[in-house]
Amino acid sequence: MSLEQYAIIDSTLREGEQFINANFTHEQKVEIARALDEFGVECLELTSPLASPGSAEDARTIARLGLKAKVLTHIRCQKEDARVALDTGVAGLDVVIGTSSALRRFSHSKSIEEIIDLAADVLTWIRSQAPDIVLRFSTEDSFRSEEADLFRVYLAVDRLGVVNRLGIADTVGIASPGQVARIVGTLRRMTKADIEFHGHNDSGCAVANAFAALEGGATHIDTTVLGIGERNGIASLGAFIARMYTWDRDLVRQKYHLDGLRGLELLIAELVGVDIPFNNCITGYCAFTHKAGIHAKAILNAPETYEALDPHDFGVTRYVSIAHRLTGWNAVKGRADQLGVALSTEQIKALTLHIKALADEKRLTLDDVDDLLRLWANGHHDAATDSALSLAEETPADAQ
Ligand code: HCA
Ligand code: CU
Repeated sequence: MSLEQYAIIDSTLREGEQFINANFTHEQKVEIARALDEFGVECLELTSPLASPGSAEDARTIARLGLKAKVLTHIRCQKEDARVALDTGVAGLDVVIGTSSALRRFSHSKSIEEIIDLAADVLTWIRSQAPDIVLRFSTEDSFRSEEADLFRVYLAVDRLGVVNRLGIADTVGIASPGQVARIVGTLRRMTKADIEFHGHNDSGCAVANAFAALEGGATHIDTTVLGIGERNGIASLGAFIARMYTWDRDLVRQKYHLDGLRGLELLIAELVGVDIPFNNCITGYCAFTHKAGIHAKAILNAPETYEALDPHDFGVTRYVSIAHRLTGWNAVKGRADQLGVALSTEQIKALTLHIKALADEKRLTLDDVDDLLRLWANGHHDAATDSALSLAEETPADAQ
């Protein structure tokens, strides 16, 4: 396992540009590149300079920003593409060619032998032109390619001794974690170069597959901010960070400026006109909210009981929700303490039952609960609440 040595290749400026709403200006690309570098991703991948004159200019500028992250660009397996890409001054080239029968038939019409010959020709030429460049060779749609074809291509390329990294791509998001770990594991045993995994999220496995790739021996993982990309995108940077944090918290804290994640996501969300999803890892609005009374009680005593990630590391805050029927008296007491409202434990328990009964009737807000706490502290509760008070003796207020 190479889990301790993994590196992130953030492709927000390449795969992310393939997201339907993405249309970054030159200045926005520079801002994104700087923000990603500041966060600490190890590499940035940029759109091919052949895509448009502006894309070439973007690559030239970002390559010259003096970032800590290695700046890479993404090209087809063609000498002409490589020539243009090398002229931009980037530190690395990510070369890709399709190997699945669908891509061979409908995209470039080449046989596996022709792919191997072309790759050898292009890759050795690039190495001769740029001895120090980081050179990656990837197959597209790797997981729908015949395994025998795939390994023939990778073996042949690895034996050239000119590439630093082999890439494997789940282009249509159909791979499963077990399959990824197995295929990457085989590749790890057969070849010497580093291994990069790029996985789409069509069936919801992008992050799980990225982690499985690391377990199989991969060294580099492709991400984009919020997972933006072609269709519904690839592994999200934040979700991948969450996954790695649960694996090795200290390593992730050392490698990245975690409190910059939210800003990075807000920047991209705004530029592409989307909201941060409610259930986003780490930054989703309910990622650190706690509701059930039993959870709230434990959270107030020791947050790690129900939190795998520490929100403080990411500059976000936890929220314990108390205005609902699942509430518990410990949480209500916590709120009373926050407000500096003096009520006995018995009163808190009775009020908790009252809140539960009210919540069965109507939707409550935190303001409603705060008002009740103050009313009860001032002795202003009414007959209905008194009857709840008498029930308090018999009914456990922390039942949910
Ligand atoms: C695409 C290409 C790619 C390339 C991945 C890579 C894919 O279809 O746009 O070069 O690692 O998903 O296969 O993004
Ligand atoms: Cu892709």
